[in-house]
Amino acid sequence: MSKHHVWDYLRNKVKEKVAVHLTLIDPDPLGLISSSKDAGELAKLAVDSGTDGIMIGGSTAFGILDETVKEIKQSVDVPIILFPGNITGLSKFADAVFFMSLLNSRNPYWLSGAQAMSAPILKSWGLEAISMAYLLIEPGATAGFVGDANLIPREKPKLAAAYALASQYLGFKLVYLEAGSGADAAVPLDMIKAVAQTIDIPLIVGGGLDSIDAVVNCVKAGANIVVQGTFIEKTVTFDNGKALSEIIQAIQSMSK
Ligand code: 1GP
Repeated sequence: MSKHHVWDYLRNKVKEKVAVHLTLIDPDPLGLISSSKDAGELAKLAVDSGTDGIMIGGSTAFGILDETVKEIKQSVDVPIILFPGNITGLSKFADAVFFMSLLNSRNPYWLSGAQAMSAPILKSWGLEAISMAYLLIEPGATAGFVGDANLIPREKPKLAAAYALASQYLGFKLVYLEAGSGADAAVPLDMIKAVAQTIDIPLIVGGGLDSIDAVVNCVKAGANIVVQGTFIEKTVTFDNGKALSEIIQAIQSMSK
């Protein structure tokens, strides 16, 4: 993908489609994706199943990032967007980075400190930065712990909507409601609905989306972009992408 076009790509996909599907690959040296070759194969299967883009990142990803990005780039022809858990989550070989601020963190490092430390290097690389407000919802999983988040309670949809609207007014291009990777409970549907009804910028939802119903209901509630990581890591190499294809087809057969 040519430089500085990933935001246009995403924005157009959000307009055209019922919902955009992104695959998160977490190159965690201790996790399921422990080699860059595994990551390349996984990305290819996900793209063949219809995913619209690959996100790379995680709370503990570091060390094998450049290699992983290069391997994925050779394997697929969709945008590769970094989803950094820290300044270690950057690579000049990606197409863009979700330049995130964890708005409900108690620690200023995650609000603006890490961003300040990484902005100059992004500029020197010419990497497209797509600003995104990142909101952690209970249970929050590893990201909640690492990001020192004041987690938004599950039964407080209005709080999430208030944070999301503040994100829009602060000028962020996207809002991400995150329950945490591998969370045993995804973002509540009434919370997604409250946020979608409140903001005009695209809404991303992820964390714990582990079934066709979970994804479809999340889109019905108003998510513009859905992210799946753990489900894809656990299924695509075993079923050749069958379950993921079914999910993506189910989204696309919904009416907009
Ligand atoms: C995590 O929202 C993403 O940052 C994806 O979560 O791994 O639970 O799909 P899962």
